[in-house]
Formats: sequence, C-alpha cells, structure tokens
Amino acid sequence: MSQSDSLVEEVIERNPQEKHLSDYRPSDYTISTIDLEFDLFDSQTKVKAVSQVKRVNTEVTPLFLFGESLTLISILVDGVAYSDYQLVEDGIVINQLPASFTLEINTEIDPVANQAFEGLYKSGDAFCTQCEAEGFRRITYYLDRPDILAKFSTKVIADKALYPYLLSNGNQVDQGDLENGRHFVSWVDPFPKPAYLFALVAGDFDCLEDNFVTKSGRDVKLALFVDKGNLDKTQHAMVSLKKSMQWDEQRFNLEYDLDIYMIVAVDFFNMGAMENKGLNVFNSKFVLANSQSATDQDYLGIEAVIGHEYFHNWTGNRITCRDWFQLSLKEGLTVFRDQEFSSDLGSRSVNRIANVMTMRDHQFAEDAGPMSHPIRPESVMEMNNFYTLTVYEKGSEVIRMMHTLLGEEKFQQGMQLYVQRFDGQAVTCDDFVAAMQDASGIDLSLFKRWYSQSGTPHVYVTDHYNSSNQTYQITFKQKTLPTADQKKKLPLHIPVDIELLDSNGNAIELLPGKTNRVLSLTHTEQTFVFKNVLTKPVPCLFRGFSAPVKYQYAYSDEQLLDIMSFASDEFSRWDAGQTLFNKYLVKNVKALQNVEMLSLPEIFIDGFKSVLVSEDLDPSLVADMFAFTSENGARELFDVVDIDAIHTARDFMLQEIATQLHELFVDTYLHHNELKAYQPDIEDIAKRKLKNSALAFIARVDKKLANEYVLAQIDACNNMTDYLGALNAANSGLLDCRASVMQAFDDKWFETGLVMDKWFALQASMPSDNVLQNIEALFNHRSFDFSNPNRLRSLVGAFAQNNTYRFHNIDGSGYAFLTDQLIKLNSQNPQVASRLITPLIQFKRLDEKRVELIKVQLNRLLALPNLAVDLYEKVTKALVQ
Ligand code: B3K
Ligand code: ZN
Repeated sequence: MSQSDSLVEEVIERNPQEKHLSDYRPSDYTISTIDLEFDLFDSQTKVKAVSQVKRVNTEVTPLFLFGESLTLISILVDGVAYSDYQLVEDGIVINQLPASFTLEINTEIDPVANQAFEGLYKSGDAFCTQCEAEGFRRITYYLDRPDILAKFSTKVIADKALYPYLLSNGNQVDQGDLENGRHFVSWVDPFPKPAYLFALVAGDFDCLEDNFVTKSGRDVKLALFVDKGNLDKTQHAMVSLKKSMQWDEQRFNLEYDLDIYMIVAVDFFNMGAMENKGLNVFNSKFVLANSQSATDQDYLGIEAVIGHEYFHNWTGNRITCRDWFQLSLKEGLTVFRDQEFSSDLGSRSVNRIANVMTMRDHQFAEDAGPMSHPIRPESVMEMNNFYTLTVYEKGSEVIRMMHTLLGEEKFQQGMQLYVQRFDGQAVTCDDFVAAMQDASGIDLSLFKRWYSQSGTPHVYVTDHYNSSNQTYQITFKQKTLPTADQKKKLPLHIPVDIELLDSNGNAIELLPGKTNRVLSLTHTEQTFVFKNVLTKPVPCLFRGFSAPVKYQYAYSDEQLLDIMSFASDEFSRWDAGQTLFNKYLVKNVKALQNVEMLSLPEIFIDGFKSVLVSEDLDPSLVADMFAFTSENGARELFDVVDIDAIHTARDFMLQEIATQLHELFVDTYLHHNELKAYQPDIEDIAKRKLKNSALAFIARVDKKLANEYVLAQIDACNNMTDYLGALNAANSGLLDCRASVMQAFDDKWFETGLVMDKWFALQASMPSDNVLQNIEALFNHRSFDFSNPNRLRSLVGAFAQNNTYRFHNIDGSGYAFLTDQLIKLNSQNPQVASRLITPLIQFKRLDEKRVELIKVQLNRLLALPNLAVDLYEKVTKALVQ
C-alpha cells in the first residue's frame, strides 16, 4: 500500500457518512404553517420563525431541526421560553414537546460573511437567498427536508432607502413605514411548499413589468428585477417568460396559479437559476441580453432557462420530491419540458443535436467515472454534488424514452394523471412512472431499471440480409459495464427507433404508412426480422438518439454517406457524419501510436463537401455537421485514452478538412455574411452560426485572408454574435490581429463582467502553450473577481473543461493550477469548487504518468484540515476508483 492510499483510508474513517435512499423514513413531526420575520442588517440579520408543529405518533420523540451557521437567540413553545434542548453539530434537538404546539425560534445570521451563496447572502448591494437543496437551515432551525410542506408567510423589514423592494413568495398582503427610515412588506404564499422553495430578495432595482392573461382568464402580473441601468437588457427575458406560460398551457395544459410571477437577476449565483415559488432568482447571465452584449446562444440559453424555471411551477413546486434521492423526478422531467419548449419554438433537430453533444461530451464521462450514479442515486454525502448531468440530462433522456414508447397523446394523459393524483404532495419517481403506466396501459416495470442502474449501455448491432427470401434480420446485444458505484448490471428496456434505407436511399415502409419503427430491446440479445425487403438495406439506428446508449454497427463509409444524404431524420444525418469522423479519428490515433502516416480518404472529404454545398439543408445543421467530436467526447471512443494522440489526430483531420474545402468555406462565409438589422430569430441565427464556423475553418488555412475577414467583420458588425465569432477565429487560429482585437474588446467591455466572461473563456481556450501563464496573469485583470462564480467558471472552468490538451499537459501544470484554485475556494465556496474539480477526477483511462500526477494533486486536497464535504466526497471517490 502506498502512502497516498493509507491517507485515503484514514480520512475516509474520520469523515462524514453517506445517506442512503433505503433509510428514508417519514418525519415524526409535520409543520402546517411557518410565519417568518426578517429584520435585515448586513451582518446581524434577525430571523423570527413561528411554526405550527404536530407530532405524528403518540410516542413522545425528540424533535430534531436542522441548522447551520446560526446564532440561537431564543426558543419559545406555545409562547413560553423553552430550555429543554441541545445544540448539536448539524442542528438542534428539542425534547419533551406536546403533541401539537406553536414553536417560535429566534436566530441571528451574517449574510455578508456568507461567501458560499447558500442561505441568505448579499449579491452586490442586494440581499438574496438560495435554499435548494439544504440552504434554509442556514436561515433558521427547521425540518429542512422536501417532504415537509407548510404554508409560508414572510415579513421583511429593512432600510427603505437602500432596499426599496422587499420581495418574497406568494402575494403581497401588507406594507408600511417604520421608525429609523425602515419599512416592511408582508407576503403570503397560499400553496404549501418545502423550505427549499422559500425565497427573499431585498434591494434597489430597475423593474420591467408586464402581464399575462391565463387561458382561464386570470390576469397575472409579471415583474422582472435587474440591477439599476440594465432595463435595456430585459425585453428578451420577459418575452421568453410569456412564451413559456403560453406553451405550458398549450402543450401540457398547465396554467399559472398565483397573481404575480417575479424574476430577480443577481450577479453572484452558484448556478443558473432557482425556481422559488412565485419569485425566481436568476444568475444575471440568464436574464440580461441585448444585441450588443449577448450572443445568439445567450438568447437561446435565456429562453431555455426562463422556460425551465417556469415549468418547475408544476413539475417541482406543486408536485415536489419526497426526498432528495428523487431529484430527477422534478429535474429530469423539467429538462425534458424545457427541451421540448426550445424544440417547438426553434429547430427540433438542432436542439436535439446540442443535447446529444452534452450527453456524449460530458454525461457519458460522468457515468463511467468515480461519481457514477443512477438518475435516482442510492447514496449521497453532499446533496449539492448530485445536481448532475446524470440527474438532469440523462434524467431527461429517460423521460424522453417514455415519451417515445408511449407517444405524445398517452404521455400527456400520463402527465394529467400525475398532476391529478399528486398535486400538493411530495412524491417519488416510482409514483411518476406508475401514473405513466396507469394512464397508458403500457408496462413500464422493466423500464424502471433506468432509475436504479448507472452506466452507459453499449449496444452492439449486427445484421443479415437473405436475398432468397427477402428477409432482413437485425440483432442487438446490450451490455452495461460495471461502474464505480455498482458492479452488477441488468439488461434495460431500450427503445430503438429505426429506419431502413433501400439501395436508392428511399426509406422502406415498416408499418402501414410509416417508415420508422420503435423496437423494444428488453433482453441481453434480441433479433428482429423484417420481411419483404427487396434489397439489402442500410439501417438508420437510434433515430433522434432514441436511447442514451453507445451503439456500434460496422458501417462502411458508403453506408454512412447514404445516411448523411438520405435519412429522413436530420439528427441521423448528423450522427452519421459524427460516426464517420470518429471512425477515422480512431484509425489516425492508432496510426500515430504505430508511427504510421495519418490519412483521410477522398470519400470522406467528398461526403462533407456535399453537405457544405447543399442548398436545402438548414445552415445551422450544416454548421453542426462540421462541429466534430470534441477532444472530451473523443475520449469515449477509447479504452485507454491517449491525450496527445487524440489531439494530434483530431487536429490533423480538421486541418485536412479546412484545407481541402477551403474555397467552399470562403464561399460559404461570403454567402452568409450579410449586413442587416440584428434579429435573434432561427433563420438569422442559423446563418450567423454557419458563417462563423466557416470563418474558423478559413483561419486554419489562409491566415492573411482570415485576418482581413476578422477585422472587417468586427468593423461592420452590429451584434455580439458576429463580434465574438470574429474574436473566436482570431483566437483559435492565433491570427496576427489576435492581441489587438482582444485588447479592443477589453477596452470596450471591461466594466461589464458578464460580457467579459466571454473574453475570459476565449483566453482560457487559447490553443497555445503559454495559455496557463496568461490565465494566471488574468487573475489580476481589472474585470476579474475571484469571488464571482461566473468569472471563475469563465476562466478556470473553461480552461480545465475545454482546453483539454493543455489542461492535461504532461508536465502536470494544469492539474497543479486547478488544485491551487480549489484550495483557495474550498473554504469560501465549496459548491463552485466541487463543480470545477470534474476534469481532475475523471482520470481512470488516462496514461499512468498523468494518473500519478493527478493523484498527487488530489492528495494535496485530501490533506487539507478543513476539506469541505463537497470536495471530500469527490476526491475520495476518485482516489479509490
Ligand atoms: N433547482 C435549481 C438547482 C438548485 C441547485 C442547488 N445546488 C435550479 C434548477 O434546476 O432549475
Ligand atoms: Zn431545474
């Protein structure tokens, strides 16, 4: 046993225990109402919480309430001071309580000292809260668990001049002036809710107001609060909110339920946004946009996140989770809903491709790494560590598979039944599946394994065509490899949406009037036979990515080109292009390892040439066809990951494509480079996307021409997408103008942190050996702020996550750099640290040297005397994997 191994064991022994799904017990006590009063001061905020509490059992058991970083002032039971309690490490135990009583707890908290941004904290000059998952316990002692649903009322008191707006959940019921320049506002939320949905905001804002009339005719007030001076960046968010409200009525028959819906944008926020009842708090990144400051992708991201949080009002708030292991009940479902929203409003294929890229580039790695867990995890140390791609994105894929198996109509019947049965309750994933099964009559018992089994299934496909009896036989074998958390794997219910192309590229009719069919793969091995197939067909497999699996079929280049040209599903066309690219990537990596020549055949180039010249393909799809598997995604293609060979082979292929199609890229660029008023609509977004993709390819080959184009584009452009597109080409192509255009951007935008995030991310992704020195110098940049999570993600996160080759530099400098930042962040904001560590823990298939270098860094973290549980959970799992 090495020294580092023994350190792991020692630390594991003295550290926090995991909580298990199987240990769930209903609470001994319930709380029907809680009346909160906040007297807001920077460092000494007073919180008074008065709850109506009932014991469920006859036996007198102590009441344990969670609490963290609180100063207790007093406890009263039925109005009388109470002293039979003990303060313990993570809360308070109150003894000898009656069966039903009024509990008053007075505490004091320090919002300014709260740099973890969980509980009540200050973002700039405003007070705001973040309670999910377990932040409410940093506000007062409480039964802070999602199955305790209570009616909340909140009175907020603060200085009137500094905090003219005092907001909380529900409807405003009272307000007034107090002594010493203070004032109060009172709110009542009529819907019982768990504490994680509580919110409070106090500040001075600009406010955009609007209204929405629901389909039953109720008038809802909409209010969007932003930092002063930002009103010109709120229009798109408001329009997105109204579209979300309308879409949920039309597609899911779900209507908003309060008289007011508020969104507040703050600059200091650990994630994207939070769906607090009636009072969403958003990272300003997902609210603020105008043509000058935001890219097309920002516009789309805002629409999606506004939709996501709004959709939570039903899937999350009205019906919530029984316990945190059920997180995917609300998150997987709500991601599915926001993906459908974006697809209905924009291009379905382009949205699908983006979602699948996230799965392949990141979720597959998580599922194969030390943090592997099913979408409904079975054990958790720090809940914040489970807001993962698996719970969210794979969770959404699981809902999507049910949608594929049931069809839209039955799926919607399932949703209606789910809402009818469980409105106002805290329920489980099993409850959701039962509603789907009962409403549709479709047996989902085997399907439910997706909730309890982790890992990405591999599906191996072979086929046989018998010309004498014109039958086509296709065989699927499924296998899920053991994962860090789970050794034994069972076969899953995998829907395979399939289409067969005949020798002319026409889709064969598989069901009356239909050219596709969804096969249900439920066994380890299964064969399906198609009759009356006149010639050997080309199978289009997993159309629309019908299941989150890795599949393999020995496609010839010609077959892949057929799919690229003729598949009826645009996703399949894109996917065939990816498969073709991956095939040659694997070949070239092997060639490098065997010291052989690299190559890319003519048929490959010709195939992509026809994509580029095609007049009927959506330009956005064309751009995606040229967005080839990233270095992260490529790692999934190998059992042993050779970082250098993947980088070199991939770069060779991109260079080859750029060189051989250079003139066409120039034509494409010029063709789409129109000067017109900026509109973030799908047609224009698509054109800009393809144009800027072409520009980056041009920058690989003709530096002089690219330099000209970049300067001209910056000079002429009237929007951030084109500005950034030009900057990206200058940066990735290391063009002569790079330094000057980066400096000009900095001079123009240095006061706007959100815009500078794009610049920091470009700096972090610079393909140059001195990128790390550059990044280190940027810590002193006038726009950088280490305490702001957005800045950190843009600089440190973008480097570690996207600049794969440099992050994994064999001298170990990338690993040491990231670890230095994590050590600084550990005590300040462990949640953000725990997100940034991801690329450092997914090392299992790397070469020995890199594995050793990474382990040294992980052991540095483990040796910290105050290592936060967030990091502890990941570091220990990584070291024992
Ligand atoms: N529910 C929140 C995420 C909370 C994360 C807590 N660490 C946002 C969302 O998924 O909509
Ligand atoms: Zn969510």
